[in-house]
Amino acid sequence: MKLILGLGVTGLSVARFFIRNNIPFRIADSRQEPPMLKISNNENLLHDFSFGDWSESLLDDISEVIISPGIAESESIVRWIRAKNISIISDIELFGRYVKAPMIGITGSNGKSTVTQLLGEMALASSLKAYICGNIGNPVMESINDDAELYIVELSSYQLDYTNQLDLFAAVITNISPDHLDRYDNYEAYISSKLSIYNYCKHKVINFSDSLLSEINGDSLYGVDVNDSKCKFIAKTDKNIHRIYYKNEEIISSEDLVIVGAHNIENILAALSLGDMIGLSITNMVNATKVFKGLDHRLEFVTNINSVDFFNDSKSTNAISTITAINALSERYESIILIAGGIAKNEDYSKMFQLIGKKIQTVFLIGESKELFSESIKGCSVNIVESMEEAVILSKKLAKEGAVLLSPGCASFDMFSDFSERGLVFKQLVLQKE
Ligand code: UMA
Ligand code: ADP
Repeated sequence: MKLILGLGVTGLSVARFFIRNNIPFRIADSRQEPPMLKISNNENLLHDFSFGDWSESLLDDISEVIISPGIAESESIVRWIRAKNISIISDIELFGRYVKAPMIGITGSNGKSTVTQLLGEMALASSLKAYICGNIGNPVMESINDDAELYIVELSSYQLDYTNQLDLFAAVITNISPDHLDRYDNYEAYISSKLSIYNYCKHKVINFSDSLLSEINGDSLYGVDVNDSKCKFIAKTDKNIHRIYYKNEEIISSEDLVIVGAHNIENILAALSLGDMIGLSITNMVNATKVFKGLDHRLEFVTNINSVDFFNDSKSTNAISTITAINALSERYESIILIAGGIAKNEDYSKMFQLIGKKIQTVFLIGESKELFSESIKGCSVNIVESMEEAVILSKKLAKEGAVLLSPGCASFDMFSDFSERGLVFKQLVLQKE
């Protein structure tokens, strides 16, 4: 019998699949009331289950465990599984056993979802039946379709950690910077987790601009401001205008794009390289890129009020993504008000603090990290506030031009259920009439 560990969206998708295919399973979650309990009951999915503290007896008669990515290796249940030598796999590995169409894998510390979505839109523009799935929020086991010609799968390091076998047609690591250090013993362990994606693919697509990746022997290389003839797609920057070249011919300029920032140029290069690898035409890919609006909560333009542009970058949950957002907006705006803070991750925020001091006029700090951040940011007006509402009201009052940016650099769980709730609350408050 199979054991599904975790009843979030991953566990639910696996349970539904097993029911549809008459595969017997037990399901367990260490919470008494896991997030998908109600929906699982409504669908009559729960026959053999256990909710609450893990117990070793869960493993009786179990031949294989399908584990949710949020359950860490350090959990007692995982140690018991390892001790008993029971096979433990991710939903991604299970998915790989059942799908026939080729799979593209996308991982990295930042930009995964943007590249996944953009490649999906490029494939659609080329009339390819492509499904985007994985960590982006559509569990892979819900995405299996008979008519699929391609699966574009966003993979987190957590999912890679529980994957032992996978057959990707091509894969990319968008970049590597410190993240999830609460889950890994050290940065090196996190880096190896990301790198493991290249063990599972036929064609390696390499971001030549990332010093941690540039030495890898790849099948297709891309880079920003690099002088390397090995790169098929490159971007060059001149006076804040980014130009993308394919075999020395300019195909896109940042002036033609809806999305902003040098980081998105890198994301476009990744998507172009993957698309090229699967045979999409440059014309179709360029057309899809020019109209690509980006994803909600990733440097998302909300509105303009009295000459001030408001941006929602709630997905920024680490220092590097806030640095990226500030740099991107600084290309366009002289004056920026920042709203930041939440649950700080176990990482070095010093570069983010320095950049805030240099490029931000006023910062409003929310959440658990507000005191810590306020002690460390120098060179601009630093204000601690008690709620998102207060931060938005004060920003609206203060801003006369330029931009107001929500880019927390932190997880959201101290004040919100997740980053999307945080972003939605911000947008509602921005759009609210006084
Ligand atoms: N659980 C336990 N014990 C634990 C930890 C978790 O029982 O010690 C249970 C929880 O009660 C929960 C269940 O496990 O009911 C599943 O939790 P999960 O955290 O694995 O979440 P899912 O709902 O299955 O969502 C997961 C991804 N979540 C994480 O990796 C934390 C989602 O990525 C992903 O979209 C989804 O699968 C579909 O593939 C989210 C994420 O934050 C967006 N990812 C991280 C990131 O992007 O940085 C990695
Ligand atoms: P992921 O899926 O890896 O979390 P997203 O595309 O959802 O990545 O973007 C998450 C955050 O990282 C956003 O705040 C976004 O502005 C920032 N970001 C996106 N792409 C990059 C990149 N290539 N380099 C650095 N930061 C990025």
